[in-house]
Amino acid sequence: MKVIHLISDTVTMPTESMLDAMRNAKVGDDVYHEDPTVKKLEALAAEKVGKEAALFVPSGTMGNLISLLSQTTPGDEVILGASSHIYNFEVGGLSRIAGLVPRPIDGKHGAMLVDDIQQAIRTPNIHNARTSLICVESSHNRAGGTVLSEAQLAAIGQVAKENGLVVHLDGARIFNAAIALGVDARQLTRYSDSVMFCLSKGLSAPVGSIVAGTEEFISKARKARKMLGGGMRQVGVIAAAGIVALTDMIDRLREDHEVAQYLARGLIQIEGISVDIETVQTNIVIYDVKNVGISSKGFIGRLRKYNITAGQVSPTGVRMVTHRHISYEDVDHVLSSIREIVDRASW
Ligand code: TLP
Repeated sequence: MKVIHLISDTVTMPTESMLDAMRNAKVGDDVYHEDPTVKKLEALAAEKVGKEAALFVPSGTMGNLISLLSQTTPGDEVILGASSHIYNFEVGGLSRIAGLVPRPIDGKHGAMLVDDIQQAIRTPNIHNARTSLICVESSHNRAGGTVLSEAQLAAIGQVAKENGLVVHLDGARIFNAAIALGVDARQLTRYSDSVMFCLSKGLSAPVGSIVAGTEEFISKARKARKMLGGGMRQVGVIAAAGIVALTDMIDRLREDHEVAQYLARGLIQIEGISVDIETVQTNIVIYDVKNVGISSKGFIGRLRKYNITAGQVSPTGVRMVTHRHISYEDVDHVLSSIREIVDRASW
């Protein structure tokens, strides 16, 4: 029986066009910068986010770390969201590997307030670490796929400029954000000095992410990637799928958002489930099962019996992520299964 994987959009399989492109890819040794397919992907990726240059990296986590390593000096302080992916889910690499001091700031729906950022910037003083970087995230994973508006990004860019800081955008799902806002991704990336985005999530490539920025940043990033062991050889076989992802797969993300809305609106009807519909802006739906009377762990375990996977985000919080393999019929099955779980829990 089919498993309905709502645990993440990372589960998406490569498309037939990707597999064809992978089979036919022209390759070379990318550490010597001689893989024509990787070069083509990097040029296309840079163009898609309006940056001078780009670098193909194995994962989003490595892409963020490479960006931090290339934008800072060990001992610097980094301002970032308290619920951001970099702070919470990247194994503390920013401190352990990049030697940075995190300065986490709370935010509403994943958005740090400019005033709070301003307050957190350290003044030059013998006692202080130097604040050098602000990290933003959009769409925001733990806030439920919420997006930062262009105005919010511009305001953060402005405060960074005024204080001599740089901005890194964790845009793992930046094309979801752009589609939700109805703008070109370049409108969102122009306020950050570096950006990371993933090819391996809703865009369906099997592996890989991109970091993009100035030529100078990318040459530092290339070296940081090598240091972390991310220098790959005939990697055009994978980059070929990334080219298809950027050419064919961006516009269809809209469908994932529509399915997420359908799911969220169905969940709202179920007694005991709380969804903050305001946060359902892209392909992520986070909801609370507290009033069902079971923990999210127990709830997810029961979903598994109906061949449905979901993620746990807190003791009572559940995350479901829509993607290319999730249809409206699948969501109907999910909703009826949840209704049964809720009914049985209240016996
Ligand atoms: N997020 C994954 C897992 O970490 C849970 C997911 O399933 O959502 N930035 C953001 C905002 C992300 O959501 C992720 C992945 C990353 C970075 C890291 O990307 P990968 O998984 O490629 O290292």
